[in-house]
Formats: sequence, structure tokens, C-alpha cells
Amino acid sequence: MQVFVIGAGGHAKVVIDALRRAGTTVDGLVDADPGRVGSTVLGVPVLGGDEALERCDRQRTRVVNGIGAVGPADLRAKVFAAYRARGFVFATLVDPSAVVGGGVVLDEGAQILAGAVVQTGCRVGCDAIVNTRAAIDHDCHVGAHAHIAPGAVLSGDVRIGERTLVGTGATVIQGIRIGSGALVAAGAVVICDVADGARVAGNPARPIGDEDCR
Ligand code: JB2
Repeated sequence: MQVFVIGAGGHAKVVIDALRRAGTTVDGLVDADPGRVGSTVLGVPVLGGDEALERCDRQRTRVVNGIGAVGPADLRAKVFAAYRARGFVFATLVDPSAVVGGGVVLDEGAQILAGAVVQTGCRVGCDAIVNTRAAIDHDCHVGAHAHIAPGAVLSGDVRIGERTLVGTGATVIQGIRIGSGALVAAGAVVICDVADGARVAGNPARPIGDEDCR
């Protein structure tokens, strides 16, 4: 099986390293920036743009989404959909240092990165990221393309909608529902449900304007 990573930036670097720890060789990267073609990331060559994989045998190829999401994950989701439409299958990635509990469901392309904990009964949707040392307690559902950023904590039975970002070090108490396309700012403490598309920050988390978000 050949493995290619999409994107050649910061998230791609993390993904290549995790794949290697899991015993997977990465054959190449593709990036939309022509200036990156011919360079390497952790020794892996950038082969070209998205068209560079067109001739690959889909049965013998797996792709990994190396584009992260530091806001609601529109680009990441768009790239995932475009590759699926071209017949590619995304590899699911679990760093060997992560803990994944019994009965956890990881959908296509889900990424569980270094030191993350995904407790029993959870479901991590397709193309979602549970990033470095994030912790998700029992029976949580993380929607497709969502990103649980480094060090974030979800208590039990939390629902995270599609393409939502839960920022670095944020905390969500048990049973909370966070909608789709939402943004929970870094360090927020969420004790009430969050609507689709809302942006919240602080302790306790409250709605904020775009200009306050990072
Ligand atoms: O359509 C595309 C496309 N659009 C942007 N196809 C392909 N193949 N590549 C695309 N890109 C490329 O993704 C850009 O040209 C760029 O090289 C790369 C994104 O890299 P960047 O470092 O800007 O972001 P990132 O998504 O890898 O990482 C962000 O998100 C992570 C979760 C960073 O902020 C990281 O710090 C963070 N950990």
C-alpha cells in the first residue's frame, strides 16, 4: 500500500511523524503551493499539487489529511470531500502513544495523535482530529472534520458537531452539546450548550466576536 499525505505544512509534519511511529512509511506529500514542490518535510518529498496522485491505483493507495484546522474546518473538509470524490480512501491514524478504549468507533480518516485519550464508548467522526494530549471521556461523539486541539478535555457524553474547533486547553463539562461549525477558544470552560456556528471564549464560556478569536 502506498501512503501520501495531503498538505506539507505544520499538521502534515505531525502526521508524518505519527505514521512513522505506527510503522507506516509515507511515500510523498502533495501541496497546493507550487513553491513547496521539490522540498521535503521530515525527509518526505513534496511531489506536486493534488493532480500528482491522479494516476495512483486507488485500491493500493491511502491518503492522510495533513491539512489541520485552526478555525472551523472548511478547507480540511473541502479537501477530504474532493479526494473522496476522486475515489481515494483516507487512512485512519492512531499514534501508538494514544489510549483508545474498548468499543470506540473511529470513522474513515480520523486522527488520534500523540498522548491523546479516547475513552470507551466514544465515536470520532470521519476526518476528525483528536490532537496532542487531548482527552475525551466516555461516550463522547466528535463530528466529522472537527478538531479537538492539543490538551483540550471533553468530559463524558459530550457531542461536538461537524467542523467545530475545540481550542487548545479548553474544557467541556459532561453532557454538553456543541453545534456544527462552532469555535471554542483556547482555554475556555464550557458549561452550557453552544449553538451551530457560535464562537465562545472564557470561563465560563460566553459568545464573542470574530476579532476576539484565536
Ligand atoms: O487544496 C489543497 C490545499 N490548500 C492548502 N491541497 C493541498 N494538497 N494542499 C493545500 N494547502 C496547503 O496546506 C498549503 O499550501 C500549506 O502548505 C498547507 C497548510 O499548512 P499550514 O502549516 O499553513 O497549516 P496546517 O493546516 O498544516 O497546520 C495548522 O493547523 C494545525 C492543526 C497549523 O496552525 C498548526 O500549527 C496546527 N497544529
